[in-house]
Amino acid sequence: MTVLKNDCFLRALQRLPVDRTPVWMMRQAGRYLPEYRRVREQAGSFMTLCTTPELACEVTLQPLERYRLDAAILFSDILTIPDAMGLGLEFVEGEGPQFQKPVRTAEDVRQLPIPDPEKALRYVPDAVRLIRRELDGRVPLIGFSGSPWTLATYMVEGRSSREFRKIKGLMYEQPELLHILLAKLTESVSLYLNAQITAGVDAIMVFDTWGGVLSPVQYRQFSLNYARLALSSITRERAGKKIPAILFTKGGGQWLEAMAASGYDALGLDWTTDIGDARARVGDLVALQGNLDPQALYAPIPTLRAEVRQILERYGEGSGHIFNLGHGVWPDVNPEHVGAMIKAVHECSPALHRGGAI
Ligand code: 1CP
Repeated sequence: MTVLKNDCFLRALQRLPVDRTPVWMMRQAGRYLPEYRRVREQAGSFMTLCTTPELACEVTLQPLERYRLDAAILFSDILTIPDAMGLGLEFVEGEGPQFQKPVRTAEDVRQLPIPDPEKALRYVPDAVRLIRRELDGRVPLIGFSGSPWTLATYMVEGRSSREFRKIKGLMYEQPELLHILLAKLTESVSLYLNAQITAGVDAIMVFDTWGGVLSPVQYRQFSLNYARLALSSITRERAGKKIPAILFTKGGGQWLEAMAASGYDALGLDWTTDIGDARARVGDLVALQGNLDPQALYAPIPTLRAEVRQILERYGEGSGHIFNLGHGVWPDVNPEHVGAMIKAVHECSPALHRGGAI
């Protein structure tokens, strides 16, 4: 068994003492890196990167070569599950993801298979096994899935959406059908994450990118409830080691108490919530991950450093904070600014773990 050389991220997720705040970045492997764009161009398409374990492994490791990051995240996408359910995923240049066969009727829902991750999604656990070998214990590897609700939004809308008219239509007109779809997705998500854990990921994250478009009551019924159910069927341990789980709901700041009681070890915060207030609200129940505004990466470096410092200070002393952006990094960000952000976390955070202020 590989021993981790840097377990700062896993310790912070469990609120165990650390000597500095760990840092990684959502979409840390991606288009802002010229080395990613080169591999992506050679591969021809984004899905080729995802479905070819050697390429997924190569791009997963790219940001670790450049920066002192405390975690790697599997290079993949949340839409692999709907693709494996037979919806026909395409990434249209400049338009984002689209499905040839969106889910619209009761018959569509009934026909959806629950994919066996070692068959239809085999490229994902294969990539995990390869990345883990190549990482050789440098840092932990994060596996992930979309939340059942967020996956359902793409499957029903058929593409990215702003208004969510179709999925909300389904929610108001045929809520029982939406519940059947969400239950199928919940089972698929659990199987998928369990396969990633068996293959070797050290932590898991559930991305609920669109939970924040719901009303409070709907959020509990259609989003949080299924994110919680998916977690309850996940084996959160491998070879006696705990596999911590993170829940990120974009726009979920007003529901932190409910999210903290859902069984996850940590919550991801977007930048609209003050992390100090969030800490006071969730108490000792969970760790917190976040929450720099991704747009702060465009700011001059002294301003960017001040923003990093402010988040570290607002969280305050002690463990339980994982520094991250409040959402994914934008493709046109200067990689040097990403480096400056990471450096600022390394320089400013140790004081907070020696019982002092920055
Ligand atoms: O052309 C390209 O290179 C495609 C850009 C890209 C990348 C780099 C997409 C298309 N997906 C990814 C990778 C990806 N997606 C990761 C890799 C690991 C890492 O973080 O480095 C992860 C975790 C995701 C997750 C993902 N995909 C989410 C949840 C997180 C979030 O950003 O909110 C969502 C919503 C998607 C869907 C998706 N994938 C890609 C696009 C353009 C979209 C649509 C986003 C939208 O609807 O606005």
